[in-house]
Amino acid sequence: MSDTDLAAGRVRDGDRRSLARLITALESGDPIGEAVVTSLIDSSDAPARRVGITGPPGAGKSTLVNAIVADLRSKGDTVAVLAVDPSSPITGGALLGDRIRMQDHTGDPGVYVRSMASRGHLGGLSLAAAPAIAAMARASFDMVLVETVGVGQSELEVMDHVDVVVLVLGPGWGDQIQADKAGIVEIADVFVVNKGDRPGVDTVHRALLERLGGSNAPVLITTAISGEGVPELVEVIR
Ligand SMILES: Nc1nc2c(ncn2[C@@H]2O[C@H](COP(=O)(O)OP(=O)(O)OP(=O)(O)O)[C@@H](O)[C@H]2O)c(=O)[nH]1
Ligand SMILES: [Mg+2]
Repeated sequence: MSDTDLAAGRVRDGDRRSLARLITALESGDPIGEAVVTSLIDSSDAPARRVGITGPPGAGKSTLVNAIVADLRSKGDTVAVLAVDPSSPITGGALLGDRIRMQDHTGDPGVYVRSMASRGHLGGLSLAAAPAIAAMARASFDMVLVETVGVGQSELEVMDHVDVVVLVLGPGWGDQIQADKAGIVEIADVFVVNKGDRPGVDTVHRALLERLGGSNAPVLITTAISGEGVPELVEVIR
């Protein structure tokens, strides 16, 4: 058996260190990374469910991811999280650490968290996110969550590589949804109005339902900081 197949086998069997090494190889453009992912895809059964969580800055995506992880763990499911961050890889290190709010789950072997800059080392789009998602979905987790800030093309492109896209909005988005210049409702399968403890949530909820018209897309209200509405969201994305 080749080294590539052996490495793929270790990732598939749930060895976290091998998965981390693989993602690092993908980020640095090492061709071995691509070869291992190809081997993984060829040798795996169906991938884990891949769920994208996107939305404007500050909507509560990371807090919601944290709450989704807590809900999954309470049911015994394992989960991998990829946070794709628009900050530059040069200055991004500290920022990435800041932005991801997964402290609740450090030390839990059922949770794997990785951050990645959405721009590559030459400033172009990072090519690593798609194969990294493919690898995480074949590394023995029950679910893969991918958080991106839905502001740039590179972040939205990441959403082509997941099964379900969840758009998270906060209060105050009612007018934008009605005008919908950004076409935000077209990009998602599931809609979440987060910060349910704040005023203005109902207005956004109503605007979304109106804008989505006859479509059956689920529209949920969550309070990520308390976990309210999160089990319902997990049911929908499962
Ligand atoms: N009141 C309230 N605050 C919330 C809720 N969810 C998140 N927040 C707060 O909103 C702020 C932004 O939350 P994040 O989870 O970092 O939001 P984000 O969308 O990941 O932000 P970026 O990654 O920077 O785009 C934090 O101060 C959170 O504590 C909620 O349900 N209610
Ligand atoms: Mg975040």
